[in-house]
Amino acid sequence: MKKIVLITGATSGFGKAIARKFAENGYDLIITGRRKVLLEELARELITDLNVEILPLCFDVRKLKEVENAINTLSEKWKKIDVLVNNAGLAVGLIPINEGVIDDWERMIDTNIKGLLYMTRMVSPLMVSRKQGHIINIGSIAGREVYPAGNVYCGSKFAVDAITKGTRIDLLPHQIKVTQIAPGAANTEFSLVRFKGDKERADNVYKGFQPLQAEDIAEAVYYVTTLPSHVNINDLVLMPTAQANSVNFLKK
Ligand code: NDP
Ligand code: 8X3
Repeated sequence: MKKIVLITGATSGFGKAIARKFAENGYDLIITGRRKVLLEELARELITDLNVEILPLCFDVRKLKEVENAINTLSEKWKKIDVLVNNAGLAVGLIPINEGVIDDWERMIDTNIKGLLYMTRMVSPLMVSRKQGHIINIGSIAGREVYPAGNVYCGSKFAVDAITKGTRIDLLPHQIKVTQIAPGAANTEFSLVRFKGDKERADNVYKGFQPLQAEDIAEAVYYVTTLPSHVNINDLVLMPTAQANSVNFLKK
């Protein structure tokens, strides 16, 4: 029987590349996100190219009722989730704390922390009942080192780090693997979202150096699922060679 991976935030960036990588390796996929058209487009693409089964589920991870409904109404086949990739997330704004926009803070906290928690709360019991599964949380270098004006986004990713460690402890008796992948700068829709559609500012983030590509993260996520059952990667920090930490870049 084919394995099943559930990927949140599969409409662009890492999530989309992760979906393709698992589909290429024979998994059936549950892909999620808010943009229905993009989800369905990806589903069609992967079904045609790779002959896999795809279940696109359009919902907002910030809304507990939507998350509950999505998971509770899965058929028995789709409830057998082998891998959950908690990827959906965003930064909104890059502003000193004293000028911060409360709505931006709430979007980040609700998506990056509470959304990840809601997904984990709903999917982990399914894994516990089967005594198998792997939860992969997408953290960030921003969850290791705070940078100027990163305040709440960094805080949300530090929370992902702590929640990942806590999840690993709590799921230890049930033999569920828990991994955090923490990337540095990668050229996706991330900066476009952070700067609220300002493309010039977004493009500027990646000028003068080679950032990570979404496919690099997909490789890492898939790799950690290929190890023998007695081996788990707890934590993987994945950086562009031209980025030493949150603030030091080698730019041409
Ligand atoms: P993208 O903006 O390209 O993708 C983000 C994805 O998250 C989209 O598919 C989006 O789908 C989904 N998403 C956002 N909010 C919600 C929501 N409320 N409900 C459901 N889905 C949501 O960015 P990335 O691929 O770069 O980001 C993926 C993850 O990686 C994030 O957690 C980010 O913090 C993290 N990260 C990114 C880095 C980077 O430099 N790019 C580096 C380190 C970590 P939709 O809009 O359709 O809902
Ligand atoms: C995204 C990477 O450094 O822009 O998490 O915050 S960073």
